[in-house]
Amino acid sequence: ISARQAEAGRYDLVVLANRLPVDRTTDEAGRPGWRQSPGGLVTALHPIMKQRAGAWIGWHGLPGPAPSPFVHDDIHLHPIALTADDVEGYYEGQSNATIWPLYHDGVEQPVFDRAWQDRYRAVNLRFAQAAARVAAPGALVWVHDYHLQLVPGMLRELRPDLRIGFFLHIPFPPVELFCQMPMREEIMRGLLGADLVGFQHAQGTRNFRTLAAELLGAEITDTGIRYQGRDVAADTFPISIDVAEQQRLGTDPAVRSRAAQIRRELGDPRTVILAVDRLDYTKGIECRLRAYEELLSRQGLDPADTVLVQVAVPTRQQIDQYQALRERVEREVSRINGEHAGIGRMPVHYLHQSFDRAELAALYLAADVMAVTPLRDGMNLVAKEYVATRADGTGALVLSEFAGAAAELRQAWLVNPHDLDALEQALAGAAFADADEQRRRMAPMREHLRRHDVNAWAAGFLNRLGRIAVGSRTPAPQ
Ligand code: ADQ
Repeated sequence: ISARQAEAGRYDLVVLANRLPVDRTTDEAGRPGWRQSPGGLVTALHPIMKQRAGAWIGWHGLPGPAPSPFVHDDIHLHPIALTADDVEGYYEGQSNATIWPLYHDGVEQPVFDRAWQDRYRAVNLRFAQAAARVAAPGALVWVHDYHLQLVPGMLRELRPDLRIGFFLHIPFPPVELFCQMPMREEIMRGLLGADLVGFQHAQGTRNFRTLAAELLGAEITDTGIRYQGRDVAADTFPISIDVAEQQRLGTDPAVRSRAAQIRRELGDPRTVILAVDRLDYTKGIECRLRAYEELLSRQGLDPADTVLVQVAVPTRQQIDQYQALRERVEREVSRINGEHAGIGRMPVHYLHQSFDRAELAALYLAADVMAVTPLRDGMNLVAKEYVATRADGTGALVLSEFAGAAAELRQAWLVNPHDLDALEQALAGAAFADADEQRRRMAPMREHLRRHDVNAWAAGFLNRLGRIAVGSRTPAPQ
């Protein structure tokens, strides 16, 4: 895209997220290029971005100068430059060592650091300025996630004509936790700069409304929040997955035969339990390993006939808390295998690797039980992917009550992951369920997902934002 075009303020739809939806690649000749990153958000937004010639503003993933704006697969990409100090302060620090743990119930101690807060402000302003430059008059701007919570307020100052939406992908915490945050009023004012603020779960929406009233004295109305003479709508928009694509993978003969091969390679055990998480302390990996080991020790499950496959995707490896977690998990896996393995069989298969969508789908098909037991999770797409992939309606999902997905996938074996006995009972119950019970539970969940896929989620949010009248900024009646 030419510089003039990019600067011209011509985009009717602008998306902002920490990351651009592409990753850097190099081909065999060493030439650099871009590849669309896997992920539901870009899939969901692709058709509408294309139709409305939208722009996506985000970081390209490497510290240093930003590449010029470019087009990839019909999406106009506007890279934001982050220096090494920005990456450390805004991304690893304030976003992932302060906000991330605080918003996930403080399961790890959040770290508060003034230099990180300054970087966070500076980078948020850079995003807001980029959006202010490229957005057409009256454009829709959709800001994503906890990295960019100051952007709506900053952007409203720069461009009061825009309709600004914000969606938080992670939980929004209760008042008493949020109030630990040194930037608490600033963040609330930032979010209230939006016309529409969306959350994964009704609890987050409630927490936000309570905080607006208690912290900033905003007035709570039927449709949302009245703050400084403007109406801000706040509502729940549970994100979903590309259900049709997941279903296609689940019926693909190559994927099905790979699933059968995985079971053979695992030694054809009676029960395969699968867990797939980023290696993050919110995902409850340690509680799950403890419950699994107790089940093996107490003969709730036969160690000779059961396998747990734990896929742990590498993530945020520069951050201390993540390095410490990795050491603890790997020590625990070795200990369990040391005590319960036999020659040629291992009760835990631990894979610290990334997989492509087809291999992941084959793992979902190979698993009798899917264990999704985070201590706190905004939604958890893995739970939805498992249900959607199992096209024959079999399979058993054990799901934490503290994942956003539990509000929708009510027929799963729902469990409090802190309660070791309950976790063991849920895992054993799922492992011994017959095909009738599996189908009875899976059918309504599969039906729910068919009606609530990621396209419905994106359209729901954008239609609601589009209905908000500019000027009065009062949401129009439904
Ligand atoms: P995450 O915390 O990353 O997302 P999740 O919702 O489970 O968690 O999404 C992970 C995605 O990565 C899934 O689509 C999954 O298929 C993929 N993935 C997992 N293991 C992989 C592997 N080994 N290789 C390749 N891909 C793998 C955050 C919030 C969630 C919220 C989402 C979306 O923490 O609560 O659901 O955003 O809003």
